[in-house]
Amino acid sequence: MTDSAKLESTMEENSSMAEDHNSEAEVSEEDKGSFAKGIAAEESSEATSDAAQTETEEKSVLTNEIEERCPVSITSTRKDVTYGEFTHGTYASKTCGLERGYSILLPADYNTDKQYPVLYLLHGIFGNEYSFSGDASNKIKEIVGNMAAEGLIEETIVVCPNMYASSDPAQQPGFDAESCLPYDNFINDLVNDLMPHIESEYSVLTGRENTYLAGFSMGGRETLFITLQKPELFGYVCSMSAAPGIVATTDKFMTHPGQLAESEVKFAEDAVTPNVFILCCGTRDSVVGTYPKSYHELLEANGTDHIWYEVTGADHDNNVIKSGLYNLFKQIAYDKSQAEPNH
Ligand code: FER
Repeated sequence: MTDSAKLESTMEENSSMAEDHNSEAEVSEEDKGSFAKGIAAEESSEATSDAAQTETEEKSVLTNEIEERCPVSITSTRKDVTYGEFTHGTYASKTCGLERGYSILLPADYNTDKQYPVLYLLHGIFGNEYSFSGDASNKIKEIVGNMAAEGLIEETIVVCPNMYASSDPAQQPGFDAESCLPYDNFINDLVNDLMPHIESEYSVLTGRENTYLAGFSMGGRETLFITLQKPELFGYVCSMSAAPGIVATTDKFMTHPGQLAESEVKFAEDAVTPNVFILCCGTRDSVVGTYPKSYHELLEANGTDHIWYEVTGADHDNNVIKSGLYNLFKQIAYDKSQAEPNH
């Protein structure tokens, strides 16, 4: 059963539950790529012999504007691009006292002579390390591969962990507050076990500028929690359709005791914080409703810088995943281009 089918059957009494995370929404002509327009402009600018002119044009092409929908040009399979493939690995988790698994997407031409930035991508409830790698409809390979092929982002490694950090290998998550505890424990497993493993086993760039964090739903909640607790570790973050429970609340499913007090939903005063911190959600999310928006409002009330946007018409589905990842990479590209104009 897929994660979304499990979520659906667990909560079948709720008729408005998201059908699954994979609905392909209608994509308007408009969605088909302002980045693509940018790429075309960049290509034509390359033809000019005036280097100064080229640089000016490139700068105007790469914007930091949020686009609600990931352009089709970015999720398409292109003949001229070779995409990376997901493989599976394991690491010794001291946190859980277990050998635990992860999926990893390496660039097609992964080469230990080079070093790559890493995105840690966190799945939703009932998920595991195969949730993203086993679901081609999320277009992870295409989004990373196409954006790298166009030179918009550096080639990037994507690590998809199993976020259910329980010490009991037989324990299965339920849909209740107690089952949130292993998910909340993932921060320890990520920081103390998985990140050091990835950094020693693969040819990666380390440090916050090269370490990204994103997640969907339960993964969006833990992305938010981990970022608030460890803001110095991640330079670029996107929390998509974050589930409730960061602060105490009762939603239609359960009562959450809250990981943090409302006043703690902010970065510590002297903290080194992410360059880019995005929260997003569909406007028609039938699972987490307006909880992501309430996180945005709390962050805003507490004076914590972030980007908030909504995907008009999207439910609890992968239109938000594709949009969130695209916009995260676009913001990374823009931010890095500002920091290193000659990059
Ligand atoms: C909840 C509502 C939604 C919750 C979790 C979810 C644990 C997660 C949904 C998902 O991951 O798709 O109250 O509590």
